[in-house]
Amino acid sequence: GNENSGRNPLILPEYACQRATCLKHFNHKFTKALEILQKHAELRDNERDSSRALAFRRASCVLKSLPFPLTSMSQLKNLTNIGDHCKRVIQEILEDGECREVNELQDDWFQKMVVFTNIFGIGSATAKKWIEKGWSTIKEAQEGYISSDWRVRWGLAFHTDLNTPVNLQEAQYIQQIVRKEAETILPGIILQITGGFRRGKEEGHDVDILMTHPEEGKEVGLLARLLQRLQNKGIILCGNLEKSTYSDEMLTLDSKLSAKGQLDHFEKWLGIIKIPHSCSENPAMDYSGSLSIISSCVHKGTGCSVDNSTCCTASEQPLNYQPLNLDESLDLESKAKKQKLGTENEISPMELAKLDRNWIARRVDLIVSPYDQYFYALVGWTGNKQFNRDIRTYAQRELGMKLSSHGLYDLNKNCALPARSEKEVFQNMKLQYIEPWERNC
Ligand code: DCP
Ligand code: MG
Repeated sequence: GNENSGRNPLILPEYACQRATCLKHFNHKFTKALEILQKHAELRDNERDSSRALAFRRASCVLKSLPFPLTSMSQLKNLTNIGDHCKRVIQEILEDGECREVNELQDDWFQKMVVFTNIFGIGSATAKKWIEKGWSTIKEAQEGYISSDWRVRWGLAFHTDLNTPVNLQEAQYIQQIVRKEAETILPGIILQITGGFRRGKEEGHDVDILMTHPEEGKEVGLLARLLQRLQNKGIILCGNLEKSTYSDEMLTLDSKLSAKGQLDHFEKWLGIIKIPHSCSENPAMDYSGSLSIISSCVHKGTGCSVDNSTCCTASEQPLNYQPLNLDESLDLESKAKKQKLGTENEISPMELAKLDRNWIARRVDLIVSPYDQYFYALVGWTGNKQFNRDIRTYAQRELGMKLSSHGLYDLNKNCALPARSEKEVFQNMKLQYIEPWERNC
């Protein structure tokens, strides 16, 4: 029977940041359909569609926080954020078990758009052009597309690797490598996996790692040195180091951010690294041993060294790491070998991908935050994206405050509100604490 039919319809708080939204919930049947509608609207990608996409997502998010499976339309009575279009979809699924509109949306065009936009560096505009050319497979794009964007070159070449989800063991393995190197450079560093893994997901498309140091200013210069060390170990395939563009005025205005689709102004590195195939099968494996397995391909001349000309376009910040004479433990011999091999054995990303290899390419984001912004950065980089949208809207509309990954600014009192923990971020916004795994909106 229907346990809820006799009860009053549920009342949920309006904003997702006021309620728990977990990965497991009772209404996947409906949320999957709504998220296909959302995805389709996003891929069509014009102004009207993007607000429709958000409406589908908001509705889906409400259904995810329902503490029971939806069995009748009357249960939606007091719920906000579910518009007429969404109601039609839900009703059809309740009656027929599926929704015709959603089924019809998943046509050839949609499938191709999903495949193409899953390539690192490819957005819906390029994907549309490829479809107009008559392309429908990754292979056609790999053979026919010449890009000046390093992300696209590597994204196309390593599409199979990067489209294989990163699992939790691999994420922890990557965190371990980064932590060991970062701690050597900067003892006392704080390092945290954020993104989907922090929200309890078991798989993801990348590994997001946020770093800081409790002594203000100590974190400056860390990232370049860390990358140099990872590069010396032969595990970096490509990437781009972005300098921090933060200034205090950004606490109050962040129109520039949203215009560029940027998330924040932190110093960060977005790139691709290689990890041994075996690390997810055997998480207990000593990674210093496996590093010699993967870096041995440098010595075999597979050209996995980071190279400015193959990894970055002129318009992007080149991989211009500081020379590491500060670093006593720098392995000069391997550096010399690599420099030699770099010129003699340069091969393209595509050739590199086709080699018989014992490693897999993985997308990694490394972000560095000053300590006084860290807990806001942690909330922002934990996400998810929809949770961020919602908590920022809540701050603006309900409190007259500006929330970003850099901080919280009270626009009425004209002051910033510091936070020394994630709980304080929520307290500052008069919100009950929502655990990371409850932010899966
Ligand atoms: N983020 C955001 N807005 C963006 C990009 C990112 O708010 N445009 C935040 C929220 C995300 C977090 O950063 O949760 C990490 O970004 P990812 O794209 O890696 O997203 P996830 O880690 O959530 O997903 P996945 O598991 O696919 O990596
Ligand atoms: Mg992620």
